[in-house]
Amino acid sequence: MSWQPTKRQFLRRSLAGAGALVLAGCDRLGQTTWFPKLLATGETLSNTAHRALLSRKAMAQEFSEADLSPDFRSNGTANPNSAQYQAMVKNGFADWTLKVDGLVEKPVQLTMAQLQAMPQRTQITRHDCVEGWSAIGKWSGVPLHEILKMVQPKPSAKFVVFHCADPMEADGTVPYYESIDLDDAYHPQTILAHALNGNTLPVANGAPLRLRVERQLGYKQAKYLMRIELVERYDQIAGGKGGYWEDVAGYQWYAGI
Ligand SMILES: Nc1nc2c(c(=O)[nH]1)N[C@H]1C(S)=C(S)[C@@H](COP(=O)(O)O)O[C@H]1N2
Ligand SMILES: [Mo]
Repeated sequence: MSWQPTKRQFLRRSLAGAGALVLAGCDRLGQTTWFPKLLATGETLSNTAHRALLSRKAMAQEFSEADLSPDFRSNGTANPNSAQYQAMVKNGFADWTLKVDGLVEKPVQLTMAQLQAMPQRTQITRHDCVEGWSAIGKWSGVPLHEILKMVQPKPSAKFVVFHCADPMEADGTVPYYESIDLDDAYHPQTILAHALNGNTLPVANGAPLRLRVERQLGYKQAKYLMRIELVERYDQIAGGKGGYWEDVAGYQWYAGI
């Protein structure tokens, strides 16, 4: 039987090939306002090999309208099975708010109108799911760094945890969750998206708000956001591995591509 690379092996190899390009872009990237912030933390240097400094500062490739997939499929939860979420769907998410709390100076609770009044970013990117499919979509929303600027993380804050509305067990327990570190949280392409391909985000893709963290794989792109929590460590949350699939299936916490 001939050996076929898995999706992840394939992606790793593509990345290795792109290494030279990333290096060549080093000077230009150094001029951006967010890159010096990464260097200043010093923490990036202690990361493991596949989280190497070079891969953390690069931008994910952006595409054109002509590249958009005709249909951006749904994966995982397509319609959260909880009375609370179904009630929100029924009234068009009019009462939905996003809570941002934890290790911050100024916790907030934001309505969709407030989020839409903040600076916005639109990006056309490719989503890669470990299950072996990809799709290109246009996402619009609020850069996460704008929200961090608003809530002012305390010096002890190290990770951003995304709490979702969808229960992953039939009995209504174990909601989906994910987490990223502050380097990814401040990345300019890390946004909280409320629109897909110019339309209000559909329920199947995470309405009313979902994370896009473009340098990582599909399972990090938390849908159905209810609460964002700044923490120092995530080993006391749920199964302790920093995310639903990390807890139940041993997926890597850092899913860089
Ligand atoms: N809340 C929540 N977020 C989630 C999931 C999920 O089941 N629930 N599935 C993840 C996986 S594995 C993928 S590939 C993407 C799918 O996003 P899509 O439904 O927009 O294609 O969402 C991710 N985020
Ligand atoms: Mo996925």
